[in-house]
Amino acid sequence: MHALIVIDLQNDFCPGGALAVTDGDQIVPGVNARMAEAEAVILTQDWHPADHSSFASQHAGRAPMQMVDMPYGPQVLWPDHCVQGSHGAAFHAGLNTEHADLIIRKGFRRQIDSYSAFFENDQKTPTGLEGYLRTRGLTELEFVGLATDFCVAWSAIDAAKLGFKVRVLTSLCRGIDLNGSMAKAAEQMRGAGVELA
Ligand code: VGL
Ligand code: ZN
Repeated sequence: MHALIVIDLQNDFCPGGALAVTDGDQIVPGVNARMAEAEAVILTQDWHPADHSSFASQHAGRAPMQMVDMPYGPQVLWPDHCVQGSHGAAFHAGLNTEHADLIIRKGFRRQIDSYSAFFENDQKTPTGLEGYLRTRGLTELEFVGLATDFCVAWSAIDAAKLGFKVRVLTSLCRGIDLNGSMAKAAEQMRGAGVELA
């Protein structure tokens, strides 16, 4: 059985949002079409408390897109985005969310970010998604969404490491591209055995 996993197709990652990905909204019609064909549909939702530690606003003298060292490793500081319950955290209004079997939220703990849908950024705290997929017998995963070089890539790489068969539909993804992160993400995904289609 295969599942379509739609990563973070939320207002803040679309044009006009707090952490806008160029043309992020343009994938919505294609994602809806793909959802209609999938055997299972899972959406992820970036979901941060207002004082989340990945926000540059929480670090005196720091600006968005700078790096900091967190106890779990290096972390990009982001503009405030996807604050729990805000309009920015809501799914893009054009997304057919009624097709979703499961919506999994991530990044909800102040002290740690979570790019991947499987593990938080310490790369060991599970979100629970692996168990859900395994108990439903969903072994083949197709990823679409935002942003290619962060949440999509980290999710796809973790899925491949966990032994799922993984494909990323790059035409239904858009990226941030911070300091060459798009090229690096593509290389790391390929290296992990992810198919880029
Ligand atoms: C994301 C940065 C911060 C993403 C989420 O969805 O790719 N990127 N939070
Ligand atoms: Zn985030």
